[in-house]
Amino acid sequence: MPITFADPVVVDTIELRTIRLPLIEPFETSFGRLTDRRTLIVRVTGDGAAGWGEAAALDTPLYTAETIETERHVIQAFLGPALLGRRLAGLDDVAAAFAPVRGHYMAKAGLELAVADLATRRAGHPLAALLGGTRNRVEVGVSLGLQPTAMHLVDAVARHVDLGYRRIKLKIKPGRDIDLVTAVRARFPDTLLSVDANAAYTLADADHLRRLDDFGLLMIEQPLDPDDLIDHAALQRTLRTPLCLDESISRLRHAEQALALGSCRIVNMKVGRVGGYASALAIHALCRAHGVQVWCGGMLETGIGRAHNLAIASLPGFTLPGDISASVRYYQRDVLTTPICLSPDGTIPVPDGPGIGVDVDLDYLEARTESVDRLVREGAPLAHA
Ligand code: NPG
Repeated sequence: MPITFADPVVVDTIELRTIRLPLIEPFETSFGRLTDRRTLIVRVTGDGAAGWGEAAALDTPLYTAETIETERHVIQAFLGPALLGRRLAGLDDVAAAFAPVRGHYMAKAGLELAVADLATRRAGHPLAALLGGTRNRVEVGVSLGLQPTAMHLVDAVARHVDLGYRRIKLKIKPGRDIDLVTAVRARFPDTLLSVDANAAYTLADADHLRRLDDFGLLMIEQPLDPDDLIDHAALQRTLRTPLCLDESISRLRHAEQALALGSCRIVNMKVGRVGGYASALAIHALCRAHGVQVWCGGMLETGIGRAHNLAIASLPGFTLPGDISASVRYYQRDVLTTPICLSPDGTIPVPDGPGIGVDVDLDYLEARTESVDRLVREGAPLAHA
């Protein structure tokens, strides 16, 4: 169903802010180790209102092909000019403005999220309601990076189970998989547990991956290359444990093909990875129609991206706990005036204020800013820059 704004909006200005937040502890996956999170915060203004988005790419093209620099380039050279001054009656108009540009999903999403926030703040209602959200709090899990030893990992799991997280996701890679899962399962026989390989294996590892069937895992996330839908289908046929796809699904077509091939039984949804809400809603509808479970992934977003994740995760097809942890999981201080907090029952409330329902701490944002780029619509009133 197309999502229409209460009133059409026209974007006059786009601000792209590259910020850097130090992580409380390094986050290591099969593709690398992060000690700081640099990210691109997007702010749009128009019709007397402002909206915030986050373009989620990393510094490096190691998760998907995009980087912060490609996002900045594509927004400045192509997406920004296509958006500025255009009458936007709903999410599909944003998608239509971006359609000629191939790929660059996170760049598109960064802008689309900001427009959606602007339109709903202006209308005075929550973004989650516009998207069709049906719950006011969402169940959440936590993703734990690779640790120096299995004992460190077991300790980290214990800490996060105690905090109330309802699902624990372990990062794995070849050589650091069965031993980690064995150690964690021995101590936590009943905890909802999943593993995420970030595409570190090939189909030649199928026999090895089959050993994971012994641990009652909720899912194995993205074991193979993002382009290998056929190999994922072959692997899924030999496993009892459901496969979940993340990096492989950047748009509806990928999801349709993955479901047709049997490449996965669960889909990780990241609004950034799929190019924004319009695409996310289409994939969500497809999965619901096929009885495929969806959950909200995360990319160590700041509170701005996290608030957007809470909005999408409030939709009915999101039936498994998301990777939407509290701000303090990663950041000593978030860019919000009030950080995102975990309730002891392992849920996070969906903000119910206008738009994404959170307020940005402008002074702290400024303090963490490395660079700012501005795009202005020709003939735009200077009033609300
Ligand atoms: O809690 O936000 C979070 C992180 C969850 O593990 C997580 N994200 O592969 O899904 C992933 C991973 C990731 C992190 C991906 C950063 C890309 C960038």
